[in-house]
Amino acid sequence: MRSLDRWFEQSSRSLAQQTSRRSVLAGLGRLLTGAALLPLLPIDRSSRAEAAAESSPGKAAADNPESCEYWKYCAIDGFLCSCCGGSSHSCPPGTAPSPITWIGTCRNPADGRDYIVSYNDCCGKASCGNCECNRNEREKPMYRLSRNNDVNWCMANAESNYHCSVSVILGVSEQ
Ligand code: ABN
Repeated sequence: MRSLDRWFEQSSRSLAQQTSRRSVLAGLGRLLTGAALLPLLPIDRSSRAEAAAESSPGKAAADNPESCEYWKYCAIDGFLCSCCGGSSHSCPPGTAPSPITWIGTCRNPADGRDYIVSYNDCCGKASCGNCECNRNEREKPMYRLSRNNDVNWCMANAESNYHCSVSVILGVSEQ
């Protein structure tokens, strides 16, 4: 027990000899300043921003080609080719785009401009059946039965089976 006491005494004395009161206070000051500045350091919050985008479904859907709310689909009627092995603007392998189409004008929320969009059907395979989407934004009253988007545009193709629909930007609308 004595030797333990002696060891503690010696180490306390040597510590006291090596450190001044001023250096202890300076170290304490540095510690407190560091703790106060820690919340001000730059922190990568991008993962939090992504989570916020996902939790605001309206915004995320307007950017997602597999969602019916995607901005280019404002006048589409059919199965989205982006859910059928193609993309928002290209037909899946084994199908061919219809030469006759339905045309719409959609506003891109990213730049606030109106784009002229062609909705081509992809033909030559049985109906895809995924991601059915029917939007008719700013549609004018129908004056002829054939004048709406609920038409199989594959009718002019050699293989008239309807598979899915794409949306192809033709140009930007000038005001
Ligand atoms: N334009 C898509 C489509 C195809 C078949 C029937 C109705 C609509």
